[in-house]
Amino acid sequence: MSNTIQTHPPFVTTSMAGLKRNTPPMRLFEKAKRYGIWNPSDIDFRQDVADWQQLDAVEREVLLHLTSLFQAGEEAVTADILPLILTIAAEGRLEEEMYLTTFLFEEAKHTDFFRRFLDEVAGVRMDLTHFHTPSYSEIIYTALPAALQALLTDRSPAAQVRASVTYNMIVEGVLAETGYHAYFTALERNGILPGQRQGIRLLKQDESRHIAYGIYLISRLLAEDAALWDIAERTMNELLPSALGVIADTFGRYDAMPFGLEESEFAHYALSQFQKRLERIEHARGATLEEIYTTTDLAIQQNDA
Ligand code: MN3
Ligand code: FE
Repeated sequence: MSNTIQTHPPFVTTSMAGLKRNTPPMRLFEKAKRYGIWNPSDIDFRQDVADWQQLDAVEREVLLHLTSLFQAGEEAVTADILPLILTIAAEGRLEEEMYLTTFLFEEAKHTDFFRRFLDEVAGVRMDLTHFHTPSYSEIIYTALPAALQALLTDRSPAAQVRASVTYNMIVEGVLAETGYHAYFTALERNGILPGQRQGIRLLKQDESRHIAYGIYLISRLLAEDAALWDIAERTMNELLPSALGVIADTFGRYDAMPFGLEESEFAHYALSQFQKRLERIEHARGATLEEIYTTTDLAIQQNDA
């Protein structure tokens, strides 16, 4: 890429084209403007503070452990998405870039949310990185930044597929979604930490839009070039063992998991969600853009946010 500054290409919104509102990115942008604007600062943690006082040492340890994974994961996705936004913007895909502004804003809010929990409910100011095991580090410290930073020097469709599979399908689709689902279910079952539950419920809605965008992006790229499937498949095969390893590492650390948390529940959910999305991107090979729009719209409609 050269450093020469170029004049702006013709503007989308003052051309005959205008904004393509009937496309998945604009539908996601519309949803994000409605559902993605909740404020972590407004969540009432008073009952959570009282609940925390009643927990025993192992229960607190497990909650800190899970929070340390969520917290660093949210910071990672906030920090690492910028090269993808730059890539999409450089291709002149205004509608997608507009949606991605909400994506980054939401990741920043998730980072804000977990830090509020650590500060105000757990009341800890200590190093939590000892919870980040090799499987977790492999994905969050290494594979995620590597795949996204690659876009700074290589914006090819192959590099984009690799970045999006790593970010949207593995980090968000396997790790975040599974972690939040199981964590939310456990808190609900035990009737504790209502503020934390409210935040997780809202955050899960944001994540479902992020994943929907990722599946759309990968599908759009595979529709244009079916040979990119190999890159998608290779990336998933490389990273899936570490993603599932995070679940095994977390459970392996405790003799008996509190809150009725079950390892099989996490692993089963992760694999079934993964399988569903894998089938969708597999079908995108050789599909038309119209077909991709239709399946993406369907997936967006099926989510309530
Ligand atoms: Mn997030
Ligand atoms: Fe996300």
